[in-house]
Amino acid sequence: MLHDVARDADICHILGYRRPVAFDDLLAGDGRVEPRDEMPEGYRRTLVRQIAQHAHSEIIGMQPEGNWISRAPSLRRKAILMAKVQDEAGHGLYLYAAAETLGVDRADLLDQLHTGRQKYSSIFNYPTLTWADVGAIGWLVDGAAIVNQVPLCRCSYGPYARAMVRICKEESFHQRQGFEILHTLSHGSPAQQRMAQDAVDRYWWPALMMFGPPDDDSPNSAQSMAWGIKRFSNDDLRQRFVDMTVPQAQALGLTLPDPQIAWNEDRGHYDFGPIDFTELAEVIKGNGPCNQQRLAHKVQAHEDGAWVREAASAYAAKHARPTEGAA
Ligand code: BYC
Repeated sequence: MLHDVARDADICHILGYRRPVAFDDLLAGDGRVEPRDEMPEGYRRTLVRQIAQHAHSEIIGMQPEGNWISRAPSLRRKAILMAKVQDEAGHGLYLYAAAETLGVDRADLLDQLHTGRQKYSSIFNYPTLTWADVGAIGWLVDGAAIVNQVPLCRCSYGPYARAMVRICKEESFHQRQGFEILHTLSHGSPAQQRMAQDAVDRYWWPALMMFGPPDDDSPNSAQSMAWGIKRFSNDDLRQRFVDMTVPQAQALGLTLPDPQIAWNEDRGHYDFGPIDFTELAEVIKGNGPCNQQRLAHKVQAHEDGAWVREAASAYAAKHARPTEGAA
């Protein structure tokens, strides 16, 4: 019965109309909450926090890779990297638009990022020192992003879930381009192999930290899972990522920098060594290797782009359709 209610609700949404359904009934029937539905204030706030943090991550995430556009080793690599970085801008756009359906203003979200009141993913506070880092970001960071984000396509909030469908398709292309860069390097000269291994050594642990603190130390997880925002816990997703990545590392001929990685027959999963979560806490607090540089660059880019926003607003005002009743 509840499933019928949810399915009806989805069909009516596609047709542009939906009968109001109580929040709890929607969740119980695995339906989607839409912007005009009533929702608890805590649910709305949690979504704004997570979607804004996600959007900021996409935009700040353009910097480490953008660093290598002018130094990509071939025209083909440059064209692919430019397309990827441009995709991240698009992801940010979809996500800010999804956040705005919750009644917040994009300019305000940006202000909160620029003044350190909203976060972005820890992973983008690490430097990209060599070309192989672009491969490691694609393979490991986008790989982790896919594992984290595919379940978000079933998030209970409709606009976020729908934005994630397209984002995940693009992330999957990104992950493969990273794998292909590392595959080329790991089958290249000894110097290229060393470069690929060094990148994986530096990005492995930060990639595991992207999934957030361990479940026992994750203040938001229980409520977010009860609301159907998160579908799996941080530790479950982290394990899924390790299980997926270990065979890929073997295919690449690269070693993951954790001697404790071993298949555990009883659990049906790979075991792995302890993660230094004090490092994650420090990076989140602003003490990672590149936090200040990333934020300063973002603020500068925003200030430099002020004239574009002004021009776009002036254009929109000039071409605005007269509203009904206006002279
Ligand atoms: N970095 O209770 P918890 C990408 C914060 S974009 C920074 O477990 P939650 C890509 C957390 O916000 C990648 N902060 O939180 C882009 C919370 O603080 P507040 C971004 C983190 O929300 C370009 C506190 O720690 N992906 O892949 O239930 C190029 C306690 O944590 C981190 C998303 O944003 C972190 N790693 O779970 C390439 C996905 N981890 O806000 C690639 C959507 C935790 O209470 N977000 N914190 O002060 C999520 O799935 C969840 O928000 C998280 C955290 C799993 C990240």
